[in-house]
Amino acid sequence: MRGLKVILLTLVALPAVFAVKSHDFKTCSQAAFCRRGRALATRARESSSWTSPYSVDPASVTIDPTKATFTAGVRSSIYPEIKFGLDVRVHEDGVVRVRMDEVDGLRKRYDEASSWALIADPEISREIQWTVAKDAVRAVYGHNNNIEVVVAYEPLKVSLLRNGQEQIVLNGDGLLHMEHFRTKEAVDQEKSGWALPEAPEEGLDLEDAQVVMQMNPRSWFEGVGDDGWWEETFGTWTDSKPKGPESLSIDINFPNHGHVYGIPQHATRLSLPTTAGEDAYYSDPYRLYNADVFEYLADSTMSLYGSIPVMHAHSAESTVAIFNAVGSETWIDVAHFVPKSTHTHWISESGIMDIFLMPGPTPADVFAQYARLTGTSALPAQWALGYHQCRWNYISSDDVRDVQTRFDEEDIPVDVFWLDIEYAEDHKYFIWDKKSFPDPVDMLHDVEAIQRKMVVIVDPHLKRTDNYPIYQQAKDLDLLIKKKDGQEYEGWCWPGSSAWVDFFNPASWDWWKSLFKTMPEGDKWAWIDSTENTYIWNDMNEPSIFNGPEISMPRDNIHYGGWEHRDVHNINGMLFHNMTAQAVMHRTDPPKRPFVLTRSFYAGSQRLGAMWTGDNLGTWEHMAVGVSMVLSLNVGGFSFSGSDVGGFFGNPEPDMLVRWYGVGAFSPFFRAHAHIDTKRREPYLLEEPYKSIVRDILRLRYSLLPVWYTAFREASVNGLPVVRPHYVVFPQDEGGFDLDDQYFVGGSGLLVKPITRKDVTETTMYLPENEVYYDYFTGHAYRGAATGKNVTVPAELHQIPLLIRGGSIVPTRERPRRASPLMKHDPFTLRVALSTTGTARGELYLDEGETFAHQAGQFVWRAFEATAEKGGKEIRIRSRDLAARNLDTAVDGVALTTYDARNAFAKDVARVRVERIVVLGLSREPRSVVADGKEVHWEYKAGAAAASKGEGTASMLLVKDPHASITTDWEITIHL
Ligand code: MIG
Repeated sequence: MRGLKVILLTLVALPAVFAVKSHDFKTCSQAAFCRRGRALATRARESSSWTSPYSVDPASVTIDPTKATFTAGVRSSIYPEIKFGLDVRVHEDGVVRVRMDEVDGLRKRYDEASSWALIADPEISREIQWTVAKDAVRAVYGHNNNIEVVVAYEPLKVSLLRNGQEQIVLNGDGLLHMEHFRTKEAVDQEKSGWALPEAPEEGLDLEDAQVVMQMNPRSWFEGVGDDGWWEETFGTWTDSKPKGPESLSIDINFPNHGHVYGIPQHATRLSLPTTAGEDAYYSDPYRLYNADVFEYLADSTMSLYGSIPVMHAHSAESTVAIFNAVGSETWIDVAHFVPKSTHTHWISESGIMDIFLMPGPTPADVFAQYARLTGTSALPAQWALGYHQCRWNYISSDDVRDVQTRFDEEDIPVDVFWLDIEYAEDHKYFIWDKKSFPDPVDMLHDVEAIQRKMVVIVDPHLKRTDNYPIYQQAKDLDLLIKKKDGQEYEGWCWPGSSAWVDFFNPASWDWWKSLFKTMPEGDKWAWIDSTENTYIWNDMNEPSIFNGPEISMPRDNIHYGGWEHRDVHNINGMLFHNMTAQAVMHRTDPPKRPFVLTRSFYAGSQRLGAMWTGDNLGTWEHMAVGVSMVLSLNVGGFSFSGSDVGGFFGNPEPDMLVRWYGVGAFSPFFRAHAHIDTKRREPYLLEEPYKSIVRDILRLRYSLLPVWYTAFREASVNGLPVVRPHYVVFPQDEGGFDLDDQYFVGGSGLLVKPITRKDVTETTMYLPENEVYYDYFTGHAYRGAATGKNVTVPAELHQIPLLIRGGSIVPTRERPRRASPLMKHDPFTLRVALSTTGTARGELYLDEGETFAHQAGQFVWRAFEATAEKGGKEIRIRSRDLAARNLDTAVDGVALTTYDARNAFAKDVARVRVERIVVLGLSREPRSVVADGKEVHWEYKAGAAAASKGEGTASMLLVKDPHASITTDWEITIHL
């Protein structure tokens, strides 16, 4: 216990003393392979005659006659004796996969990154014909045959074109470099012929360098000396490099796209600022190396906890994307050497080349193409979209009960209470500290009594002690990660001396899953101090190791199959998350939807659960960057994301906390969290008016849960993000390409701009089209313009700038409840926001929320439509079934063959009705409103005269109880 206190005290003291400990983390110039990669780029730029030494051997080109695959041998003029193999294939949906590996090398490069990321082996197109010419192989395909992929032989260059225009070009700048395997002995022998001493750390001066270059022509390409090839030190750590140099770098250019997005996770703008070229905004490339960065900067290219090597390139003409399936540390330079064109340079420590080119041409196409590769976000349990209350730590069962009571006393909705690491005795996860939590199962049941849930943390470090069964079992089963000498790796983390399970080892999978069972099978361990409604939080899975290099694991540690940690580092956290999600899912039979929050992630993690942006600071800058980070994660396919509401570190002033709730309420994942050293800040502790404002924000979130859930359904099917940046919704509107402080919620038509600055009373919002947008709360109408227009909207502390795009119908549930499952039979309100032409459309998806019954057709999926009829004399609003019409895109990517509108769930909610319809923007007072042949009750408030042009308070028609069930077809006619 004393050890624990020392650690806590040190950590608690740190924030006051340090800002980010940048010196704990490498810059590019401190990572030898990045230094080498960037130096190559500099040499290339400085030489006008630079050409890539790699070329395709025409004699080796082989075309698979039945498939759109071709393979060829590649050589480098620098090392003619080394062989590389190239494999290019076109998938059925037009995605091009480009792979290259060393052939017959001294060793094997890691080639399994894609096998962890992809959901299946992609279907290869059988229609595509490659045409072999003297200098290139090409294939033409796609709609109107407008896509062309060209592999030029000398130098090797792969281009994807659309309508004759280059979209994506690999190795156009000649920066491809796959460092082949070699031995130190051979290199030393070669060098001994050069008569020059070893290159000093800081490099050779120019004159010496020229001498070396003359003596060794390879150095024009590889640089002078063997910089960090065999060993590398950083701080007090030495990375032995038994495999020698094996980095892979390549330039990926988008000659006709001026904006790039994605490659989360970085605390930066959505439209990625430059890192290279004149006036580069940042000096270091974007880094992808999953790391626990203490007090991270709010504006930086530094690595954070997870990595998704996916980049969108966008222009008004098209959107394309690439997925670079690499699991090792990767640095990415971004430059606009030519305006409206983007050059990027990817430098990875190890692994084969395995790059997917997604031809788009729309953002929606790109999302679908990426989803077919790595999967979509599984539809979460509905309660997981409610509000989560966390802190480090609720310290006892009674504390938990008290917090729950306080929420209820104040009528503040909440779905989930969380327990951080202090619930576990000596940080041995699964084992309750019975002094503070004497009755865990009773406590869990108390929370579950009104269908709330608990989430408790399970971290990947295992305390190395005999009395911890989890560690003992992992050791006995030989599941632990090894040091380079083959002995168990030991590092320092919360429990003190710790070990880590190697989830790359398949033998760990069933074992890990068995740990979460609540009933013991035979004499096997089971988590009997737990319930089937206890869900899990995975933290520290980068992995975070207090005494490791860059707070992580030595790169020369060994995983299953003999791979080094460096090869799999960025994938590691995803495997832990995956196994935990499977474990949670299979606690019950039939399984329930799991919920597991992860801090570390990779491409494909979106399938498994939610993530959050880690230890943000309680500053306005961090609040703001949290918004663009969540958008960037959504671009990377990971919709279910959010940042700690309130800021992890610090004690936010009440106005800041209120604004943070505004951000959280419009994030896919909505959780308040706080460091152990902060003051308690649960919403019920706030003074008035702050408490009531936060209660209203939480109620707003709950009333909009149907919108969020419907957006998650769509994401689960076609990969479209839950929160959508402007370029995704209006791909041709240049005015929106840079925007990352306002965004759309799913396809609902809600446009929100959470306020992230102090003392704001109004703000501008950008309207991207000539359409009316209504204030969600007041019905005030704003009118956009075809060329884009800024309007000023109110944004006092109690106000969240939230607009409904004209043409949308937004379904809500407005009865305040203590937790979301209690809303199951609540009636709906429909807000019909008429477009300038008097039309509107919306969607609603509903299901039972926790099981997989929806995959067997137990759900309700409706469209609501308003149309102007009889020359505008009537507005008709109807509800119709979408499920039976769209079986192939029903839900969760699971295709149905039939749909029964009277399925068990639909029956359960058959009596749920629409209690209210609000129609915004009618041109005049109705003469009558008729449903089912009968006049219904309605009230009308005229709008301002100018509102017909979309300026001023819009007219509002309130229709009460229009005899409309949520599960059946109906029609309401407004006679004007
Ligand atoms: O080293 O579990 O980001 O949310 O409260 C810190 C304690 C470990 C880091 C997580 C944070 C969590 C904290 N954890």
